[in-house]
Amino acid sequence: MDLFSNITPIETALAGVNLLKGFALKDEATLLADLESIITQAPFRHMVVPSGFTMSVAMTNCGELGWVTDRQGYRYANLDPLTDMPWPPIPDSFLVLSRAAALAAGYADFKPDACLINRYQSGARMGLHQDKNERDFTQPIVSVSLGVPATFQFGGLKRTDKALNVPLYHGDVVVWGGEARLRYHGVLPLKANMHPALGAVRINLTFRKAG
Ligand code: MD6
Ligand code: FE
Repeated sequence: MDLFSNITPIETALAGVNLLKGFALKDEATLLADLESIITQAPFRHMVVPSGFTMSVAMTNCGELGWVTDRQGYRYANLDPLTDMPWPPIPDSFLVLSRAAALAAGYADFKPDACLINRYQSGARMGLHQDKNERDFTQPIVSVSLGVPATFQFGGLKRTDKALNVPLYHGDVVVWGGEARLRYHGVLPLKANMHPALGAVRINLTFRKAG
């Protein structure tokens, strides 16, 4: 079996970025049921960035560590600041999917301890940023898109480098690593749209080895 057969040519355009079209589709029902259970324990909330602005994307986490921001800065935290409870554990369905995606992209032993869950409503966006709050940049990031399609921007290693726009659809999984790990990236404002299973929103799951 060719493990790489569903990795599209974007791999050649951006070294270290592997786009696995539709990789999460077969798990849709379980992923959504498990997501439901997470957000009853750790609800979506709009966090504040250090400059004082409130993010348009609503977030929560599961896993040992959760990514948070407030006036003090960006960091990983063991407890949900909203409830002072540990984040819900990463469900098996999430773990198995993220590890299979990492493996398909050539990372044989991905062990995520953090899963950031982003919810985009119409108009929500994420400005160009680098992911650099993690300890070990040799570990990839696995990103799962669900619901309404969005335009993802892959930039360079400087904020001003020209970004490549890539549409991400329900079920697409992106594995980032190696040379791509510190690329700037973002998400353009979500267009008003409807997905049969999720309604008007896009959900993104980002798995990382943070600690
Ligand atoms: C999102 N994702 O797709 C935001 N970061 O909603 C990210 O910021 C991201 O998808 C690093 C690697 C993959 C990602
Ligand atoms: Fe990011």
